[in-house]
Amino acid sequence: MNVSVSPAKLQSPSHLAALRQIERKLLWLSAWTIHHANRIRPNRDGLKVGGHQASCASVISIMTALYFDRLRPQDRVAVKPHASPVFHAINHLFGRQSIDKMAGLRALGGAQAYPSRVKDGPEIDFSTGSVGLGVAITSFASLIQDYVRLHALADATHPSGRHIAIAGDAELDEGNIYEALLEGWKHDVRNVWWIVDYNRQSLDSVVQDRLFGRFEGLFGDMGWNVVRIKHGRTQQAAFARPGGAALRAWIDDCPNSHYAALTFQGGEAWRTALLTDLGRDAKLRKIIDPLTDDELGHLMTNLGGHDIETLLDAFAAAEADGDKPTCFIAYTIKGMGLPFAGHKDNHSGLMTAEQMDQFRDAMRIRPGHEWDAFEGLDLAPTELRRFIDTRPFAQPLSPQGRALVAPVVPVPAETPATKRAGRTMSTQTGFGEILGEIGRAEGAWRDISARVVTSSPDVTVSTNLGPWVNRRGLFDRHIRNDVFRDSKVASLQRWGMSPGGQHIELGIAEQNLFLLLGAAGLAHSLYGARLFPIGTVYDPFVNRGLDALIYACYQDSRFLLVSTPSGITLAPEGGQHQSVNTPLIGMAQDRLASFEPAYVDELAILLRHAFAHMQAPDGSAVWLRLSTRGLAQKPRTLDPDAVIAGAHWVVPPGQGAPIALAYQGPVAPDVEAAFDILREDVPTAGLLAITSPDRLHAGWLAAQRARRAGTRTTSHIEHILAPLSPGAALVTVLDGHPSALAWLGAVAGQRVIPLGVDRFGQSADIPDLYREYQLDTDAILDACAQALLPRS
Ligand SMILES: Cc1ncc(C[n+]2csc(CCOP(=O)(O)OP(=O)(O)O)c2C)c(N)n1
Ligand SMILES: [Mg+2]
Repeated sequence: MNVSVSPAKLQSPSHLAALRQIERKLLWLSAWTIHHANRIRPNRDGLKVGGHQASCASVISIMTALYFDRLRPQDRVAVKPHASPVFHAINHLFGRQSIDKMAGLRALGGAQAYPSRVKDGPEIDFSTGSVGLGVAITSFASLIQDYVRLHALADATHPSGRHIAIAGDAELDEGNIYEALLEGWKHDVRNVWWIVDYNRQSLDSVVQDRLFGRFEGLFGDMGWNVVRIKHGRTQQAAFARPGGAALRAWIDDCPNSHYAALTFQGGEAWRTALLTDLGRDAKLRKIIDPLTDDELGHLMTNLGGHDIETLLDAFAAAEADGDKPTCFIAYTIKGMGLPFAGHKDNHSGLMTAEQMDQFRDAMRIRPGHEWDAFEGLDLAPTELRRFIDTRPFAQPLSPQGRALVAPVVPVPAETPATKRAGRTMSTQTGFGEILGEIGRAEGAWRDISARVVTSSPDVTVSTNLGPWVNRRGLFDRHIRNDVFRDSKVASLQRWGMSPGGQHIELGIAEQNLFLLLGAAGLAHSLYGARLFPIGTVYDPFVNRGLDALIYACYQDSRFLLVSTPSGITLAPEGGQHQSVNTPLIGMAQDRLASFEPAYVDELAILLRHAFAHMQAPDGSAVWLRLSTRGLAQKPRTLDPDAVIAGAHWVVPPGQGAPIALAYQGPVAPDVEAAFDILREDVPTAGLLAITSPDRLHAGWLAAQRARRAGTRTTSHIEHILAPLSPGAALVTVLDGHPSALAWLGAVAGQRVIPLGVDRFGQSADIPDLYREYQLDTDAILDACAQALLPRS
């Protein structure tokens, strides 16, 4: 669909005039905020502060039309990362952003470089920064909005919003966009707008022309409306005149890079180029000859994305078209209105002090009044204030503002019991059974289970979500029957889909899993509905979705990630599916508490903890790394606090013991066997079960920081290691990179012999693999012998 000339029915002249004043103010404030941070604020380290005046300039009209006309409070927006200063300026006009924060752009406590939910506060609906992800999450969030409404988990009086991404055109190069498009199509996603700031420039260069011809087809194939907003009113009026068709054809045929260069060069260059190609067209000459260079420059740069009226018409037409997902390709010029408009190097370009002075004069801003919201405008401040305050988006979404809240759901004291004592069982099986029990929705867990939403990228059955899904069904906005079941074909899986289902099945695209978890884990804040999103994935493929996982954590999203199988212990299933680095990711990732239980009793404690931790103000997302190796489950009583803190003694060491064995995860039986032999020689030796190097390490760092600040405190791992002798040896064993536990030696200055996996790719059974990688009982005993040798 092309938006062509149509009268601006909706807007009165005074309305448009006010919007144009706001455009002008946003252009100034965004450029000034960046200029101030780079050239006025003292610079102590000599490093570039940065900021993107050109990227801001190209999106001014789009954001003005949205925020000051079309957006309603319930709409949720992902703003392209480099438009952050425009966004802060908008909030400043709405009275929701302070000058101090803007003046502190990119400084400690100031406005962030890119919009950040955690650091910039509740005005931010979605953080952005890693290009592509902010765009795609809007599609998953819209799905979650439908989910919470169809499950009656949100306040029904609260209207549904539209999910809007204001995207840079280079974001469309990111593959995750297309993964999300495909998944969105499968789930019949709606209420999503992606507005592409089509300035045909990225960071390095001018974008290839041929590529962009593809977008309409791609989006159209996925069931989206595509709206091209190419020409502004001035251009459309010129095209309607005799000779205008030739002008339009010339513009349409002009290669992106040539257009950009002419924009930079200005009116005279436009004239030369047009006359060279079309000089003999008398009708065209009648259009361009009477124009001054400036007027000609204005005509040629009057693209749709810079024309408020054209934009508003396009948005209104799409609204009238219903809730179908819509991609707007809004033609713009990077740096529009600034001296480097169109220059291919303008991405990080900053205006010079002289250019800024000229710009300030042109904006009629007196020195010292740069931050004033109404300085240098043609409308009286009271009139503009009234206009801004009466915008739909100025109205509060809730008494708390844009961040909604959902009450904490109490977590029952006991995890549902599974019959485990005496059984040989893997943590993966245990997880499936416990979740299946929670899915019975009886008794104390009913409130929790109603809010659990599971998801998996095509590994639902192989990660043991089957029992849960059989009980709770698959989610779909429409009822879709289970064809196999209806045809009476025997299957363990009952896969009927309905709006009441609680499992969202995804295709194999791990980034989509993390984007979905990221969106669902914000449901309390975005939709006022508490969800417990649980996603399962093969542990090695956490890496495939890693940036989206980090992105979800960056937004403080609350979800439970279950990754299984993990390590080399999946054995014959193979080399490529082995994961080595994931324990380290679990340690290094902020806002993600990671655990690896060996036995199902530990898992039960950790699962219960996860439901509480996901809701706690100082909590986070939770990650459980599980295994398919069956271990003989023991009857025993555990201290839940120790399991949650990351380690517990299975056999406490004698006071001053010279050695302890520590294991993490499914290597437990081999370590236990070695321990039994070791104890014959060293009766005081201890056996330590580590459930979380991440929590142990975090607790240790926190204690050190607290002590430096004068607080007396001891971390869990310090307590744990205290009985060992100062020169004791720790032999640590995990199915993962050994460095995840090697740091334990630094806690009390003890010696560590770290066993683990630092090479991978070999399929075999567990005995062969553990021998090959030196995780078996013999290798552990060899390490003990080495540890007990006197130090030379
Ligand atoms: C995943 C990722 N890769 C690279 C970058 C670095 N980067 C920041 S902006 C940008 C290009 C932006 O171009 P576009 O989306 O067209 O935005 P514009 O500034 O033109 O509006 C790149 C490559 C990033 N932020 N995220
Ligand atoms: Mg661009």
